[in-house]
This record gives sequence, C-alpha cells and structure tokens, in this order.
Amino acid sequence: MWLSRPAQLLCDAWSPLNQTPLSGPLSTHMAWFLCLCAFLALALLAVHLKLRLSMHGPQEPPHLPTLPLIGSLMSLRSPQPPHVLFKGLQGKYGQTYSLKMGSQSVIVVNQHRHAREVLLKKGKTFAGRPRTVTTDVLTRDGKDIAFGDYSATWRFHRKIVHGALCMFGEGSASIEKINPEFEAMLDYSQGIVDTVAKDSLVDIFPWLQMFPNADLCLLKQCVSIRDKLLQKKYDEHKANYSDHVQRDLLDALLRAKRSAENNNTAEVSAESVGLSEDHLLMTVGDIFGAGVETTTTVLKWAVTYLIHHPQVQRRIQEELDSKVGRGRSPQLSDRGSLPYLEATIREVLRIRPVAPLLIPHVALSDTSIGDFTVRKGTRVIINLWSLHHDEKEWKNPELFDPGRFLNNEGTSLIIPSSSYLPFGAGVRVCLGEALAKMELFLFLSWILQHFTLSVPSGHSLPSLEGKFGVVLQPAKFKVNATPRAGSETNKCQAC
Ligand code: 3QZ
Repeated sequence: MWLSRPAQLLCDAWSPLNQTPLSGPLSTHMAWFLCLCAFLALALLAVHLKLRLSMHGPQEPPHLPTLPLIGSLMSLRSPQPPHVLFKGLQGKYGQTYSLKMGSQSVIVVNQHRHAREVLLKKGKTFAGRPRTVTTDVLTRDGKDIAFGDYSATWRFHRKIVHGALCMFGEGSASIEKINPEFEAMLDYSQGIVDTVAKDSLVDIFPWLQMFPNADLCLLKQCVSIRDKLLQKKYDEHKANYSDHVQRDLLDALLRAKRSAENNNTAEVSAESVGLSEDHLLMTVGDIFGAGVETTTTVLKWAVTYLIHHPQVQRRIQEELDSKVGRGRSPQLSDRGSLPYLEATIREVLRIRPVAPLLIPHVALSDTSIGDFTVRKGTRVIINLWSLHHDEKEWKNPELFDPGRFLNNEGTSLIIPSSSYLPFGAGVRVCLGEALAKMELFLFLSWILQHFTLSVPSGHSLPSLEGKFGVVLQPAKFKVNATPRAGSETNKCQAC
C-alpha cells in the first residue's frame, strides 16, 4: 500500500530522463532503477518504522556503557559530586538515562516533567525504596519512614507521624535548652550523615561488608550511641505515659500503638503489626535526625549566601524594620508581610537543595516514564539539582537572586517555574515541610533583626561548593555577627 507510493513517485521522477523506448541495454538500466527504487523504499520503511517506534513504542532509556559485574562504574568515576556529574551526563545521553550500579538498574531523571510523572502521576507505583547495607544498619532493616519500603505498615505509620507533626507544629512545643544530650546528638548525627546512603561502594556491592570498612564501622558506632539515647527516651516516655496528656511525638506514637493493640477491629489489628517498638524508635530517630540536619544545613547555606550578597541582607533588614520594627521579635504571623525574606528562603532551597538527589525511589511494578519502559525493581533517582539549575527554566541558575520568586512589583511571592521541588512531591513528600519553613523563618528573621553577618577580616568568602552526602552540607566557615545599631546584644563571633 503506502510502500509502493514512494517507489512509484521516485520512478516517475526519473522516467522523463529516459526518452528512448525500453529495449536493449536501456531495459537493464531500467532494471537497475527499479532495484534502486525498491532499495530506497525499503530504506524509507526502515527509517519510518524506527521513527514510529521511538516516538510511540516502548523503548529503553539511553544507557551508559556497562561492564559485567561492575556495571557503569567506569563512567561514574569523577572528581565531581554525583548530582553535578549526573547533570553533566545529560549532554551525551539526554535528560533521562539509565545506568547500572553493580547489577542494579538505575534510571536518572533530570527534568521536571518526568520527575512529576514519577513522584505525582505515578507516585504509588514509584513509592518503593531500595534496601542498602548502610540504611539497613541505620533503620533496623527499613523500619523507619524515610528509608522504609512502601507497605500498609509504612502508610499507617506515616499517617500517625503526619498527624503528630501537625499537632505539635504550631507553637505548642517549646524549643528546649541546648543540653549535653543535644550536643551528643549533633555529634553522632554528623557521623551518620558522613556515612549513610551515599551510594558508597559497600551499598553497591554488599559483599564488601566482609572486609573491614572504616565508614561502616563509624556508622555502626554512631548508630549504637543513637540507639542508647532513643531507648532511654522511649523507656522514660513509657514509664510516664498517660492516656490524657500528649507532650510530644513519642507520646503520640505510644498512644497510637496502645489504641491499635486494644482495638480488635480487623483493619486496625492488621495494621498494628507495624507498630513494634523498633518501628517507633526508628521513626523517632528519623525525626530527630531530619530535624537536626536539615534546618541547620539550610541555615548555614542561607548565611553563606547572605555573606556573599550583602545587598540581599540589607533589603531583608529594611523589610524587617518597616514591617516588624525593633521592639518585638518577629512572629509566624509576620510571615505574610515579609515577602522578600520568604523569597530568600525559597532561593536558598533552590540553589542548594538539602537533598540534591532526594532519596532513591523504586518501581513497584512494570511501568514507564514518558516513552521509556521501566522494569519492576528499577531504582529511580530524581536529580533535583538538575531541576533547580535547568537553564531552560531559570535565568542564570547559578546566580543567587531572591527576586526571581517575587512578582514585578516585589510585593507578592510567585513560583516562576514548575522545575522546583525542594521538598520532593507525592506519596513520599517531606513530612517536615511546614515545620521546616516555620523554623527557617523564625531563625533567619530573628538573626537578621539583631545582627549583620559578614566575613571576619582576613578570611575569604565561604565556599559555595557543598560536601555531598545524604544532605548537601557547606564546608565549615567563619562568620562575624555584628549587632545592629540600636540592638543591645554584644558583638559575638560564631563558627
Ligand atoms: C533531606 C540520615 C535524609 O530527605 O541521625 O530529611 C538520622 C535519618 C542523621 C533521617 C538526613 C530523612 C541524618 C536527612 C529525610 C531528607 C541521623 C537520619 C534522614 C536524616 C532524613 C539522617 C533526611 C531527610
């Protein structure tokens, strides 16, 4: 049918050149032409079929070179941190490509349309988590919320924590004094961040556990310190538990555990399987860990950028002076009237996302991303770094400019691109988003109301390069906090 058409057309086009009747050597010419035409038609068919397949049919994403056993490790050796390397590989392989870590298939997504498909449209299909050696050590084989795989238990668990966080979010809980326990926490927590879930070799090749491994050793030490603290808190809470008072998250979890155990309805008792002591401890560990590491990291990045951009600092202070004044501390109710501060927080979360690769997802069944087929069990890494630094979505992405989150008049907040997901999205979206935004606002507004931040003389500006891990941390730096005129606080130097 359609095959004969192009051949026909081609022959017609050529025939005026053959004025003589078909005889002798000319007929051999004609035969050659026909052959040529047939060949061309076949070639066209092949190209057409290939195009059709690549446009509509199922197809594997472009693949990095792979060797048996080690997978794509050779292409991934680089002085750059993984999120930057993955962004760069787009040039050669396209925005969504696959690779192998050992024998494990991994798809890397560098653009927001595919990211939204994975997290939102097919959120449940991609709600799984991989099990790795380090996260198994940290979470007693995935009994927490952040690294635990998708299941009925996980859903139930998450619902309780979500409810508890909402309840304690706004104002009711007080920030405790810094005590030695808290300092110990900061200490072990850093050890965990340095070693867990960064796709180190032992996560790719679990058999490497047989050999001595300094990182894994440090992780186990830190986890055992953490476990003692968690167990102590758990025992205290259990001893003082009362059905009538709920002081904190652990009280809420204990209450849910008890009511699930006392309740015999089929639904609840099936779900209550998940509320073991281990689950509660691991969840509290998650919340402690996330609470400590994420907010401090964002604050450090905010201070870094404010030192680099004194004009941004000045503008926030002017906004604070005119909307809040000096007589009282800023409150959550001031958030609506301080758009420039809010825009600055958004810009910090864009330019240095806390988790530049989020936490890997796993496909729970055979599915697809865009036109690419995805096999059950494939890991999917959303490269938030690429989304937040996409040149097509952000003008001058490496430039720190809070103004991009404001309308032209600078009076109200906007989200200028859909390529912005600092807290992830969908089924596994960050549980602490609201809490984090409140904390960041309160800390930053208070600091800038009282102090002006700058580099101590003789020091250079802090580095903007982060240290990659499960959170992207800035390197250590020194900062001067100078009390603002009219502020009675003494000059102090912090690290
Ligand atoms: C940014 C690893 C990964 O995705 O003591 O907030 C316990 C467990 C060290 C939870 C890092 C879950 C810090 C930030 C969601 C994110 C510690 C933990 C884990 C902490 C968070 C971590 C994570 C998260």
